[in-house]
Amino acid sequence: MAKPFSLRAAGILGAIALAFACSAPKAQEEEKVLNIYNWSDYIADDTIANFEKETGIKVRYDIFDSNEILHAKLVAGKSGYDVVVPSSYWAKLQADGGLLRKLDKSKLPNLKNLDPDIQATLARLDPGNQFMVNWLWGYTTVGINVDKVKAALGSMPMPENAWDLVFKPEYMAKLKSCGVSFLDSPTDIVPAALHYLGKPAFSRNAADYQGVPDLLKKVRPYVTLFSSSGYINDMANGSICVALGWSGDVNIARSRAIEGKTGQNIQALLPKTGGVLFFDTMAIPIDAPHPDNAHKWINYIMRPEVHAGLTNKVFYANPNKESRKFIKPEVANNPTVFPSDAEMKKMDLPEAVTNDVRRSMTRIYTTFKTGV
Ligand code: N2P
Repeated sequence: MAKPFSLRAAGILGAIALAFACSAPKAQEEEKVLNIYNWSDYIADDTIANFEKETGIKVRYDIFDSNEILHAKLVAGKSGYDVVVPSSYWAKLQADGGLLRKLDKSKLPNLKNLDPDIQATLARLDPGNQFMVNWLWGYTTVGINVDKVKAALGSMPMPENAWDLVFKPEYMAKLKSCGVSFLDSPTDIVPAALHYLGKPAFSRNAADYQGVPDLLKKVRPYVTLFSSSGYINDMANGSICVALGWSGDVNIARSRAIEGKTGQNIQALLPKTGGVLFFDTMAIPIDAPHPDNAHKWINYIMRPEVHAGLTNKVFYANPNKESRKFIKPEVANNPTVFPSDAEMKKMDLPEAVTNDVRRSMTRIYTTFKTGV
């Protein structure tokens, strides 16, 4: 039955009002603030300033140095952060746990700049690339102060496999005198130990973990520092000579030593068996207060010059295929920043870990660190 005109008109007016309300641009409602939580020593000097200048959005930038710390904030909720940068295998746990918001790709046209191979690698943990955009990537490895290590080893030659330096007590006993630092997180140390034992770094098979506590226990007396950030300056100024650390961080230490003329010759090593790869990813917490601004930031980072600027400053590779021409030759040609295909084949890729696996990594690590 046809409705009386007035009712029809009211219905139409209502629909118009509703359509207007829905199509009102959301970005305009969002305050001009963006809260970012990222790793320490992981951004260029002008990245934030240029974004602020261009968009008028004020960035508040906090730092962390382990996935565990970031995860605890996301699990607690109401972190206030709009963009966080978990490693991909953590981001998978977070996406599965409903802690992240799906990206709106219509707001990320610069996704076109990303290398399809890296996107495919991420898609192993994030099918359809729905939650994560790679910030930078690198690998866990061994860094050394070349002269101090040689002096400490004395008549012992350098091992063929750099991992021996940190996992073989014979080497560690000598290196203790010049200072050995280990990353301070279960999900970095345990995968490196598994890799050294020839097991998958993110194994889901409990039996693979059996040799790890003993391996770690034997070198524990010689670890002089646990650090995932301060070790950069400690390497640069010569107060430690070996680090089980991250590729870019060791290169940052190298460049700080050169710039600061500290006289320390720092080198990131490519172990014979490879390193353990990580892909740190921009993601938006489910309760982010400024999701539109978050998308603007992510899209800005994916500009070739911006992504290249990060790599030039912190010596981690980026996923941006269009950025290559903006990368300084000395960085582009550094095989520890962009390892060859042959090196890449040897590296362990991050794999999804269950919460149970993660907890058992924490148990093993805590026992190791506290030395009980
Ligand atoms: C930044 C190190 C981040 C690499 N300093 C570990 N995901």
